[in-house]
Amino acid sequence: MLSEYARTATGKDSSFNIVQFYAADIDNNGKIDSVDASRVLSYYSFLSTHDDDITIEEFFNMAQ
Ligand SMILES: [Ca+2]
Repeated sequence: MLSEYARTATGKDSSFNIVQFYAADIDNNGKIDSVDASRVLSYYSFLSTHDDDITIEEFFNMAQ
């Protein structure tokens, strides 16, 4: 995700296909950036320390 952000931030073409793009755009703002990467890391950290089986959407809905 950070590599994708670095590519697009420097004007290069995206390397993600449409499915990868929508999966990676965690905050649904139309960009893949460090915010999305941070959210994935938060979700990963949560799953690593809890037995809960929740989706990333459920995880961030809990935080709101
Ligand atoms: Ca985003």
